[in-house]
Amino acid sequence: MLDHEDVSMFQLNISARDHGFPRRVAYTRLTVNVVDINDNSPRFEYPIYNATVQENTNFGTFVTHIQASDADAGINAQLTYLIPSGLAESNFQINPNTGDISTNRTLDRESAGSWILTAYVKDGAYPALYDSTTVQITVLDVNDNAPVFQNPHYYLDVPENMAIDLFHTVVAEDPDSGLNGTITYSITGKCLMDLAKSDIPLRTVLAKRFVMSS
Ligand SMILES: [Ca+2]
Ligand SMILES: [Ca+2]
Ligand SMILES: [Ca+2]
Ligand SMILES: [Ca+2]
Repeated sequence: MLDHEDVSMFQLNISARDHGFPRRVAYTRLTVNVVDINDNSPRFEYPIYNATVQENTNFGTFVTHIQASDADAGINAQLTYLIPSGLAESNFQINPNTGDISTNRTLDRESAGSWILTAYVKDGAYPALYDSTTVQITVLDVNDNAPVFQNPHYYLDVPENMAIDLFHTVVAEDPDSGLNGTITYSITGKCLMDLAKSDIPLRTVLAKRFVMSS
């Protein structure tokens, strides 16, 4: 069976000979083009792509590149990439010609730390053949949040002669991740204690501080 993907063209030399004397001969050449039909789907290189992108970057920031190939020829191998609108809340867009995926808006890691998209590629035939792939995108953290105390000011009444013990705990929260969200507490002001030289937990220090200054 002829297969364009195997041999796209071949030539036959044909001769015609009479039976007289002397024999006379004519030659011709037949060129056969095996016309492509769309019998191959596009194929992505990988079933899953993993990518990272930083939060807070501008619209249009490059995320990753996906690529497919198609064994056919001409329009039967002319590829168009697409991400259906509405997927991943339309946070990402794809260049239909290059397969470059970029952001469609500014991302916030604290709202969504990762996204999973299904991207498609189709060839140019009618009807087109398709393939799909999964793109997993991790949003990298930027330290865009300061720690926040539950209250801007705490008031505390403590009886005198109180034993050294926990009497109050203040808590701050930071929605960032890793070191960006790791909180170290210290006491500043006129009753400053050198916490760097101490491995005493803050809440004990608070207690001691109160006893020392009372
Ligand atoms: Ca094709
Ligand atoms: Ca073909
Ligand atoms: Ca952040
Ligand atoms: Ca932070």
